[in-house]
This record gives sequence, C-alpha cells and structure tokens, in this order.
Amino acid sequence: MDASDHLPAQFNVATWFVDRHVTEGRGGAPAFHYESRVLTYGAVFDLANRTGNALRALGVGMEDRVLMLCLDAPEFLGTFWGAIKIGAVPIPVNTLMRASDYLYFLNDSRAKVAVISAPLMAEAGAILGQAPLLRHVLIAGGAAGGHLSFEEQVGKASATLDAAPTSRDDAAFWLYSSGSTGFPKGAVHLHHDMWVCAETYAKQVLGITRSDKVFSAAKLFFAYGLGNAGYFPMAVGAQSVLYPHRPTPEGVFEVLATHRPTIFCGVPTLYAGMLAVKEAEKRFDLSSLRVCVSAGEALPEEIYTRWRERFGVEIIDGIGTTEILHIFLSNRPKQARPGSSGLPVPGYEAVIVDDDGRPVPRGEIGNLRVKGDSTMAFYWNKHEKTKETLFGAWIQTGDKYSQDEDGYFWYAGRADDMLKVGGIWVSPVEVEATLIKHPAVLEAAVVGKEDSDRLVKPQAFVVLKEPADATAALAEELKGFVKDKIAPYKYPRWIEFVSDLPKTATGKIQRFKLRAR
Ligand code: 3UK
Repeated sequence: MDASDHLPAQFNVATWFVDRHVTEGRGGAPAFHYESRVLTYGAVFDLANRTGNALRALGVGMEDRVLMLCLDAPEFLGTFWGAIKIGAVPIPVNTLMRASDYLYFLNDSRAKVAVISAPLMAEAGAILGQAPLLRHVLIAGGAAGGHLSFEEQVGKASATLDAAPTSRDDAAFWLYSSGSTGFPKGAVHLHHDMWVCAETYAKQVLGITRSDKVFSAAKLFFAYGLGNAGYFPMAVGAQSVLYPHRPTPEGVFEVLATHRPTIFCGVPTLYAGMLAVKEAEKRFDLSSLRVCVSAGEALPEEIYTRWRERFGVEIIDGIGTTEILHIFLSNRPKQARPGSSGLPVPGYEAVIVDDDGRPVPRGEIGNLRVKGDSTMAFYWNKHEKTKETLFGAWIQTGDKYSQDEDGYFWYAGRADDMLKVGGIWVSPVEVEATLIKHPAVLEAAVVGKEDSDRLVKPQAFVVLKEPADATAALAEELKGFVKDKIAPYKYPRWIEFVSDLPKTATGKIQRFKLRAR
C-alpha cells in the first residue's frame, strides 16, 4: 500500500482527519468524551483552527516544531491538529519522564513553542529557562504562572483557518523513541503516515466503523495510543474516550462500565492487573466490548485465555513500533493464535533475515524486517542510527522472530538489551548508570526478569563498595533512589547483591549470563 497511489501530492493530513467530518456534515456528531464533556467533530475542528491560529500568532511557521507535554485532554487535540494544519510539526512526549528528559527534547527538536498541561509543570517547570530556542510556553488547564494561558490565547484566536499547502511527504509530527544507549531518537513521520495506518490496521484488522467507541488505556503520546484513541476513530467518525488519569485496573474497569466502548486497547501488564481484580466480571459490565487489543510487549497465552474465560471477549495481540507508527503484525479477531503476533497486516510485508540480511529458513529465528508506507522518514539528526535501521523501503525493528508453517510470527526477544516494561521502553544502561550514582554502589547490571504473569520487569545485580552493607533496607533504598532520579517506571523490581559481575575480556558486562541465572 503506497500512499502516493491514493493521496494527492499536496495533502494536509489535518484536513483528512478533522475538516472532512465538518465538510461532510458530521460536525454535530460526538467525537471525544473527556471527563463529563462531549466534544463534537465540529468542536475539534473549531479547537484545531483556533490553536493553529494561536500558534501562528506566536511566530510558529511551517516546519517549526512544537513540543507537547500534554495529558489526554482537549489541549492535546487542539495542539496536535492545529500545528499540523499550519504545516508545523507537533512532538507529543511521554508525560511520565523527568525534567532532564524534557530539556533534551526541547533542545534536540529546537521547538519554538511548548504546550504543557498544567499538572505536568511540577516536573517540567524548572528546566524551561534552559532551552535557548524556546520562545513561548502555553499552559493548559491551570494557572499559567509566568507563561501564557493556552485557553486565553486559543480563545482570542480566529476559528477560521485554511490548511497550509503541505505535501503528503512533508514532516507532520515526530515521536521520540528510546534506545539502549544514547539519547532518544526523534522519529520523523510524514503527512501520509497516519492515513496509511488508518486504512490498513484500523479499517482492515480492527474493522473500525462510525458505530465504534474506543477506549485506549495507552495514552495519546504513545504511537499506540495516538492511533487507538486519536486518529483511528477520527478516520471514520467514531467516538473515543479520553482519560487524563493514571490507568489503574479499577479506574479502567470504571471507564469500561460507564462509557461502554466497543474497542478497548491496553498493554499486557494492564490486562494482568485487571485479571488480578477479584470478582471484576461481577462488579463491572463489559458486555459492550466487541474486541480488546494488546500491544507494546508480547501477550502471554495465559492472559489471553483467562481474559476470554472471565470477560467473554478476545484480546488481539499485535506488534507495532514508534518508527512504523502502528501495528504491522497482528492476530485477527476470532482467528487469534494465542502467544503469537499473528500475520502481517494488509499493506505490510514482513521477512525474517540473518545478520547479513538474507532470509532465514522457515522456523528459524532471525531479525524482523518490515515494509510499509507508514514507516518514519528518518531519525532527526541521527544519521548513523537511521542507516542502521532503514534499508530502502524496509526497516529492521530490533526484534528477533520466527515464523511457523502457517506463516504466523512468534516473538523471540530483542536483538539489543532493551526491555519493554508495561509496554514502555527501559534501557538497562540508564538504570545501571543511575544505580552507580548511589554512594554505596560500586557496579550494577540490569536485565529483564519475568514476573509471575510472565511479563518482563527490570532486575538489578549490584556490587557494593562494602559487601557488609548488603541488607534488605539498602535494596529498598536503591529502588527509591532510582525512582527519584529517572522516570519511576524504570526502577528495578528486584535487587540482588553480588560480589562481582560477569564480564568479557574487554570489560563489557555479559547480561546474557545474568539473564540465565
Ligand atoms: C515491542 C512487542 C512483542 C517490540 C507500539 C503498538 O510498542 C510500540 O512501539 P514502541 O516503539 O516499541 C516497539 C517495540 O515494542 N513490542 C511491541 N508490541 C509487541 N513485542 N509483541 C508485541 N505485540 O520490541 C517492538 O520493537 O514503544 C505498539 C502500536 C504502535 C506502537 N508504536
């Protein structure tokens, strides 16, 4: 599926996902449910136009970046679509990270304007003065402090806005992706990419239609949530429930019972947490659901089976990446092969290759390569990483896979040391570097270890300066220390004190030996 066969050369994707509903007479139809409010498609159109005009008034022009540190709330929709409509490039970032991460995003992207949901200022506020190219900050949903109020600027802007004459191949938005070493990489996505994901996975695998209502526990700042809760429903005029809070099992059950969506999207860790809620099937009515989706990390067969037994609905596992934007290998509703990642999504091709790029015999494990027209153009200012990742129309995901005789793809781990924890990247190197900052720690190595649900969580092996300090209290202190210094979801769930770490002759930690322990 090539977008160039379907879309005109001049194409602004905001007109497709936002304006089209108004020009086709669906402006009064409900689009987003947010707290107790309903935003119609007309309201989203109005908000995007006003936000686009407000950004322009602050000097944001075509190709300028706008950093978005936004909760799943109206300011996300207004900024994302408004920026795209004026030809600017919004960059939604993970709201669970630390101030130093935000400073890196601002400086790497050279964003001129940042839009920040007020509650997130507690973390981000301190570093805003350290980004030399940042000119304005808009604060949404609370006191603006010394900055500008999003609502005030947007409220006084015009609701009329013509889309900038972008190409279908212009940069539309970026998403940052973490790697095992070095800083996160900005994956540059083009105007046609979201259209491709909507036409392929959303329409042909999920079968989404106007009568669907989606709830995604994965937030809009993830590529996964951006599709699920954002542009998938907007592709067809469906409804979406926005939830700006932390998605706890109880909270998610409440949303499902109250809003009665037809499609629910989560990650394996959340499904496991929901299965641990006693009598949930008696307390909450989930009968509105026609399909549940899982991605972010492999869904263990056990979770698939228990969920279907208790709630009478299937979980469809599929793998996506930030670089490919959404899911490209997936099970199909009612034809799931539990434990596998399913088959290629229509419009995508997948092959498994050896380290020289040659296809491996069926059944053998190799590197996954994927071809599809939603793949990023490149990593911003990371030419070497781009070359390691893109091979013409193909992209190497960094995952090991095998294919069975029926063509189903089976996940076999990562090619690097990266961990997926609750569907979010954790770099062992970053956690190790943080542990070493503690005065009692000499050395540390972090690997993934399966918990009782067979889901991977970080485990740390720590060498202390004074072996006699090895106590349970110190282990707890180290966990708290990591939670304090870097994004809290990265902390090691288990700490084991050891006298030394297995290393190569050149001094590199042999994580595979620790994994085998
Ligand atoms: C891993 C999976 C096994 C795999 C994502 C849906 O997760 C998403 O994007 P990220 O960039 O991470 C990509 C990596 O995560 N992974 C994701 N899903 C699965 N491994 N089974 C799965 N079902 O290592 C992959 O390379 O955070 C998920 C839609 C869009 C996405 N960007």
